[in-house]
Amino acid sequence: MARRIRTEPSRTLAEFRLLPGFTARECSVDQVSLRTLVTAEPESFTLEIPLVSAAMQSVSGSQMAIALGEEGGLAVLFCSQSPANEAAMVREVKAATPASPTATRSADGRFLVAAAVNTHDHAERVPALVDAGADLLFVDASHGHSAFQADTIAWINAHCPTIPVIGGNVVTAEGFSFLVGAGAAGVKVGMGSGSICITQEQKGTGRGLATALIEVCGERDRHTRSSGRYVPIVADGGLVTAKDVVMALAIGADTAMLGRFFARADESTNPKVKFEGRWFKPYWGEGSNRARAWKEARYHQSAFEEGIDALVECAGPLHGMLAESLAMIRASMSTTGAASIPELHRIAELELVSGLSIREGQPHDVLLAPTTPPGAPSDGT
Ligand code: RVP
Repeated sequence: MARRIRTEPSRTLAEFRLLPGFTARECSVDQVSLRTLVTAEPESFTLEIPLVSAAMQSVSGSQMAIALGEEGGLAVLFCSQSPANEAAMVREVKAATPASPTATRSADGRFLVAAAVNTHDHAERVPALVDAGADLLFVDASHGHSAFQADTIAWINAHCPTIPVIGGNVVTAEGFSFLVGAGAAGVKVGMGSGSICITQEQKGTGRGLATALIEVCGERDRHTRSSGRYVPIVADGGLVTAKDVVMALAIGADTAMLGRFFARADESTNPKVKFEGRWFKPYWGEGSNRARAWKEARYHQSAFEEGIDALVECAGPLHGMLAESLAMIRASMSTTGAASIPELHRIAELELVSGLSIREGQPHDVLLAPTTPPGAPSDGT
């Protein structure tokens, strides 16, 4: 029979709520710091905001990298394109001058550039990206607990020892230890939870992101205690709103990678399209037929689809989108009593909620006012 059958269900982030803690003056909303680590020592790259855009054709090109870098986050340039094209994107980002004091910079003051690589053509791609100025690499694979991934990380560490590499994706403690043992400077967590992902339906493999993070972050903390080295974790796939990001951070992630969220921004790679009178952007999975030329490199198979081709409603310029989401993240952290992400890791208390409890947290037992537009000002009378 199976080596192990876990009968506790796998959980999603949406099934948890954060308990409030004591809000000291030092953790009022405007005092909360969102600074976070993206790689382990010795490089210890930091971001001012814990948001990373997904390495996907329909999300992260040079425009997204510049816009999100300016906001203090990080875009991961996609590798489902030729090494020459990806290297050209790296150059474009390096040539743009960061304006904001809190932009994500490398030691030379230019934008810190992150680029994805696959486990097939790294010997050609990595030198092209590093020559172009890439500071940080992400191995882009749906299943990172593999011999191919270990070979790729080892190759990068041997040939480009100053360039940290983030491995992934894994969803188990064993997967985390494997990647750290292979030389990863950070670990990306999530399988089958992305908004355009059908891996769970097609192959039956995957795990709810909350359960994956609980197990992996627990293993990371054990690793920190035994080795003294803290390995940052990226939560990836299925984060829909700011509260999902906060929940992932509270469990122990250091950053959140989002695809659907950033695909809706003006700065994602594709032009807007009009559909039934509304504006959308195309958003498709790296395992969909639309990305088929590169699917084999990420999924190690080309016989069937693991992603879909979709539309997401436009949300306007990135800056405006982020202002609201970051305000929500800060407010949530303030309510838990955490003034920083490391503090959130130490003090957060999460609780699994019932379906009825989730319903209670939404408007209920009232009729929505038919004439007053939502948010209309009231004079109190
Ligand atoms: P989401 O933010 O829910 O849109 O998820 C984005 C993530 O989904 C990516 O960072 C990647 O890990 C995963 N992905 C990308 N393509 C596919 C697919 O075709 N199945 N999945």
